[in-house]
Amino acid sequence: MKLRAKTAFVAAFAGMVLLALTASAACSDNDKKGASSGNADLDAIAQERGLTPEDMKHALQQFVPPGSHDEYVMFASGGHSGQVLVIGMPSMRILKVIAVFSPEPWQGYGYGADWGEQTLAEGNPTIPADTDLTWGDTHHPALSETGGEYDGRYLYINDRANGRVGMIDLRDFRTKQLVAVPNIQTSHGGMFVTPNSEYVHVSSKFPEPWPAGSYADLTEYQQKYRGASAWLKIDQATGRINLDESFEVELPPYTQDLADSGKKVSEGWGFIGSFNTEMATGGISEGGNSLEAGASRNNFDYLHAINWKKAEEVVKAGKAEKINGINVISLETAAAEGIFYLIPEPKSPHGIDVDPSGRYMVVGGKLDPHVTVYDFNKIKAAADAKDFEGQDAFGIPILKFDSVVAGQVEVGAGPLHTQFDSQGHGYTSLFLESAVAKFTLGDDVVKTGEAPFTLVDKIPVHYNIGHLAITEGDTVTPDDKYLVALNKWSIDRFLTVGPLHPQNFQLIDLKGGGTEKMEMIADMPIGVGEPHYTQIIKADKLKALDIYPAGTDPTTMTTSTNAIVAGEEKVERNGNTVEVWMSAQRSHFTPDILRVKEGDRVILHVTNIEQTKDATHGFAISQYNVQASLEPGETTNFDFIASKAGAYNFYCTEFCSALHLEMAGWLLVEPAGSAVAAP
Ligand code: K7E
Ligand code: CUA
Repeated sequence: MKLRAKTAFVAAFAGMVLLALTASAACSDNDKKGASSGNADLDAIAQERGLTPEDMKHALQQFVPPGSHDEYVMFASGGHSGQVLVIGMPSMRILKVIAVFSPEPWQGYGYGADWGEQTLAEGNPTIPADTDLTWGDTHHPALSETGGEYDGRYLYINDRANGRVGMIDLRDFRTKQLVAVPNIQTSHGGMFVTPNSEYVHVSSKFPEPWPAGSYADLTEYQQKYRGASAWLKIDQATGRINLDESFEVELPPYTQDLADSGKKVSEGWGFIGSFNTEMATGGISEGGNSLEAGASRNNFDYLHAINWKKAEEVVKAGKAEKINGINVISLETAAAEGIFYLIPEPKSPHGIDVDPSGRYMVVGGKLDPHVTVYDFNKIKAAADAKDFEGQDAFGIPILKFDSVVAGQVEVGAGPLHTQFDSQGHGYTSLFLESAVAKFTLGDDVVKTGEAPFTLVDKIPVHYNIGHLAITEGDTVTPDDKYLVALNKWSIDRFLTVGPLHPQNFQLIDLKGGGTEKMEMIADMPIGVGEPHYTQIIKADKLKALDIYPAGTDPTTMTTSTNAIVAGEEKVERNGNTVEVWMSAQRSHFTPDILRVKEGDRVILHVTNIEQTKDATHGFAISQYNVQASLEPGETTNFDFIASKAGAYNFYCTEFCSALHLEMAGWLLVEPAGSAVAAP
């Protein structure tokens, strides 16, 4: 009965929707006939599927017609999958999964081709040096910026599990560099890129015995353990990180948490939250307190403010010391040079986010229902006037809480992270309450006339929200269009697929960031890793290639010295090494028979000689860990030992043509000592 009432309402609403859709177009009589039958169709669909007018409206808000493109692209971390998810918005369709810290066969990342093998190997830690890491916990993505705006060139992401950073080139959406950041065992703070991509920042999560690689018992925690704030220099032409020109600031053994970049008035500064300024080390198993109890005793932890422009000068002046291959500014020097200040933040906070004006910093209370808003102008004035309440055990000056706070807002239970619109609002995720709270910042940035530091709206999310992201959210000019809630739990939102549930991204319409209420539009299950944070860029800022120029080596993005054109294929033997220059095109490899001897080293250069969009081939050898995608114009190099005698089929792994199944050949590995000559 309820359904029937609903359906009548739906019918009326469907008519309205259709009217709205057709009103803007100057339609002919034929169109009008179409419209009236379409109206009936819509009613029928809504009735059959039990959709409410609200559902239909949301469907229209999210819908991107087949063949049309999304307005935004979201780069989301894939958590412990070690990958990055590329998602179109508002459709919330996954466009790509980028391999970063884990081998991934489709893209040929870590399966015999030099691009992935070398990139992964480069990311192996130097201390201890004997681990081939095959996983990572992609955490906080950071897009490159120019003038405080995302510029669509590069994407950086840190590995929470290991102190590593990956660089993705947005010309081809492939990972080009992994850096094992010295003196950082586990990372968290950042990633953020400075407003003109001078540096990408990451800081340590848990401190480790210094210098990294040494051992110290937990009883020496305060004396021997340290963290680091790393400012990694970006080469503008390639996006790569240059460790020689990078530096670190030594940090006290607090647990450094999230970090964000200063911008505009605060440009040149970086801010890192912390907890466990108690320097508790756990020990529940040794008759002591748990870490969670030990780390929650003090009423305040410390927000760290670091002046990186000044730090850069100090390094240039030779006042840093090389530790494990990177310039490090000691705590002593940082304090003496006025590079590093501590700011009290109510205990065990989470999240530190700088608003688009660069003036306000918002810290989430986590266990406390407030967000604390700091004013950078006050921080700067207090630091300049040396208005300190004292210093910590490491000599770092502590600013007075009351001198630097602009306001506090009671937003609800479990405030974590904050994003901003361009109207002077902050949007904070409430983990415990499963909601997003919207509040106003200081009256110099509030453009809606609402009172400053006031809670103005709240919307429930499903469930246990961690981060949240606004379209162009970390720039100096956010687009007030959509907000995505990154929910850790989905509980009952999707079909049950076993006890490991998907996580849930929810799309929220910000209604232009004005005084209108936020509106929940859609759910998106994420069945990969634990997506952690995301940045959302206007799609037209991305200038990705759709094919490679002929013979491109994706590692260098220049013409490969091993690229060939049709007719230049050849095989050369040099002692026990067989080198092959092979072409791939629909629907054959040339050469298609490779004769080698057991134990030979095989170096294979395969050029996809096609210049047609999407004419991708794959190259895989059965029973060998050899597989890679060969995009149009790409030259890929494989290097492996033909260790097992036998006749092995190699084949194209992409369904490239009607004769794709015929796109195959033989790797004949003659038994060692056999008399047959090869090649
Ligand atoms: Cu980005 Cu969870 Cu690592 Cu907050 S931290 S949720
Ligand atoms: Cu080439 Cu299938």
